[in-house]
Amino acid sequence: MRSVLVATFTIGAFGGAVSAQTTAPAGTYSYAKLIDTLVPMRDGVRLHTTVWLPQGYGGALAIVLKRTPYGIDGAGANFTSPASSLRELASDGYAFAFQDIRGKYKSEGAFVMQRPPRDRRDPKAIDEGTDAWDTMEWLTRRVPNNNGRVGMLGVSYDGWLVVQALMDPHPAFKAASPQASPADMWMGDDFHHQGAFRLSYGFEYAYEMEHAQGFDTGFPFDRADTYSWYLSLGPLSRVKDEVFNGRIPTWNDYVAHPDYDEFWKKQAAVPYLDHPVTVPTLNVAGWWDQEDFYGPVTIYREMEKHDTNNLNFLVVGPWNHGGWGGTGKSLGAVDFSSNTADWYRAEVQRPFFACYLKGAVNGCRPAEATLFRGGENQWVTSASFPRRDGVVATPIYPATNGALSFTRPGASAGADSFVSDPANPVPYRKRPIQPTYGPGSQWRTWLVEDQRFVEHRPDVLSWQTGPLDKAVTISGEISATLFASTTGSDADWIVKLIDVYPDSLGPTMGGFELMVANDVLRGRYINSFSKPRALVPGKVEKFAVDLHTQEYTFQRGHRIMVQVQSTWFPIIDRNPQRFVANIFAATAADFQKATHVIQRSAQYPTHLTLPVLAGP
Ligand code: PG9
Repeated sequence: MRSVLVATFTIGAFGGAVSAQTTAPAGTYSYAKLIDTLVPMRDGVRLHTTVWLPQGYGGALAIVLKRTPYGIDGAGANFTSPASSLRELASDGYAFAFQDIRGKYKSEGAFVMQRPPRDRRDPKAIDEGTDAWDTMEWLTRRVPNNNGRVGMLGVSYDGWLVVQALMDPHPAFKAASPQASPADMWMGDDFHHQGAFRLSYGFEYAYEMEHAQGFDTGFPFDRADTYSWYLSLGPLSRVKDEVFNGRIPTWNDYVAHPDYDEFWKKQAAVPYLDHPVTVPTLNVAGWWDQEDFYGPVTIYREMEKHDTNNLNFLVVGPWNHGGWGGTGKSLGAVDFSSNTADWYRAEVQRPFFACYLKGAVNGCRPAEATLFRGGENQWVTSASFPRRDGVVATPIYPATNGALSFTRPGASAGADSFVSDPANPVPYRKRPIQPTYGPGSQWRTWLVEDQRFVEHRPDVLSWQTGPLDKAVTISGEISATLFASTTGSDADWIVKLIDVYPDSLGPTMGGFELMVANDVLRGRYINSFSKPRALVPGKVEKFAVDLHTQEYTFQRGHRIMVQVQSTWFPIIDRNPQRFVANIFAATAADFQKATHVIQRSAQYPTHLTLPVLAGP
C-alpha cells in the first residue's frame, strides 16, 4: 500500500519534544457493499445492517462496526473520499459494518433515548450492549474471510453505543474508540450541566429524535431568532402538553426527573464500567466540544481505575463535537497552526486499530494521554490524565476594580453585585440564535466565540489580570469556589475562564476573549444534586462549580479573565430565582429579578483553582 508524506511537526512530550511525521493514505481500496440485510437479535427484533468490503484485499479482514441512530443509508458509499473521516482506516482495508439501532430508520423495534443497561438478572432482557454483542456474533460468523476481530468506533450517540458494548464485551471485540460519548446526561453532557437544564439542546434534540422514525430536520420555530422564541414561550410548564402534546418521551422524562434521581443514575455509564478493562479503548474528546466533553473524559477516568492491563487511552484535541472528522486546523476564529484532526486520524486512530485488529499488538500502544495544548498549539503526551506530577493547584482571586490576582484578598472586605433578570437573560452566543442544527447555525463554534459580546452587560461580572510577564500553562482540573448570596431563593452560577489576547494582535484577534473553561451550577444543588434546597436570601454561601479540565497556555502578554453571570440563554433554561420544587412546573409569577453578590474578601475569598504546570 502506498502512503504519501504530507507534513512533519513536533509532538512536545512532557519531558521533551520528539519529531513525528504524518502520513496520509493513498486510498488504495475501493469498497463494495456485500451485505444489506436485517440481522436478528436475541429477542427476534431485526436490525438493518450493511457490510462493505475492500476490493482486492488479500488476507483475513478485521471488522469495524459502527452502530447509530442517525441512519446508515449514506454510510459507506464514499468513505474512501478525501472528505471522509474513515478514509485513513479504509486505506488499511477493513470490513466496515453499519447498523441502524432499534426503532431507527430501517430497523425494527422501539427506540428508547439512551436505553438504560438491562437488568442482568433477567435472561431475556436486552439493551444496546446485547444488540452489539449479537451483531458481533453474527458478523464474525457471516462476513467472509474475517479474522475474528471486531473494532467499534463512533462519535457522540454512536460513541455512547461503543461504551454500551464495552459493558459486557463480546470475545471478538478487540478495539474500541468511543468518541465524545456522553457519560451522564444530568451531570455534564447534552441535557443538563450540574443540574441546569440545557433547554435549547434538550428541547430540539428530543423533538428531532422522537418526532419521527428518522432524525427530523427540526422543530418548526416561527421566529428566526430562537432566543426570542424561547423567551416568548415563558415557563416551561407549557411545553409538555401544549407544544409537544405529550408525545416526546424524553421531554416527559425531563419534567418527571428534575433532580439527580435513579432515572438519571441508572442511565449514566460510569457505574457499569467497574470491571477490568479487557478491550483496548481509545477515548477521544474535544476541548471545545459544545455537546459532550464531560462524557469522554469521565469515561476515560472511570475505566482508568480498572485498567490493570494498560489498555485504556485518551486523546483530547482542539476540537468541537466530532471536530476530529475534519482537518482540525481552526475552530471559529481560533487557528491551531496545523491540521490537528488529520494528524490524529493518521497517527493515533489508524495505528490504534491496526495494532489491535490486525495483530501487531506489541510496541504500538498510543501514549496514555495525547493532549493538544492550546495557546502553544502543540501536542503533548502525559503518562496520566490528569497529570500526577508537576502541577500546583493555584488560586486566582477576583479583586477590586475588576482586577484578578494570584494574591489572596487582604483584610478589606469587597464584593461585586449584579441584577439578574429572567426577563432579559444573557444570550449564550451572539444573536440571532439559529435553531441548533438549522441552516447557518453558529452552534458548533459557540464555545470559541469572542466573549466581548457580553462583557459590558451589567449582569456579567469580569475580572482580569494585567498582561502576563511570563506564560502560565495549566494542565488538569479547574474549579471555581464562589462565596455568593442572592436576594432570591435560587440562582444559577455560570463561571468562565478566559484567555484575553493582547491588543498588539491587531484588529481581528487583538483583545479576543477565548473561553478556556466554563460551566454552570444550579444553586439549589449546593448540598446535594439529588436533594435541592432553597437558598437563604442574603446569606453568603459557598458554591463549588466544576470547570472540568484543560491543557492550555496563557501566553506572555495575554491576560487571564474570569467572568461570572447567572443566565446563559437559551442553552440553559431560566432559573425563576424563587425556589420551586420543580422548575418545569414553575409559573410566570415565580420568575423574579434578584440581586446576586459575589464576595471577594479575606473571609469569603471567591477564587478559581488553576492547575498550573510548574516551569522548568
Ligand atoms: N450529542 C448528541 C447526543 C448523544 C447522545 C444522546 C443525546 C444526544 C449526538 O451528537 O449524538
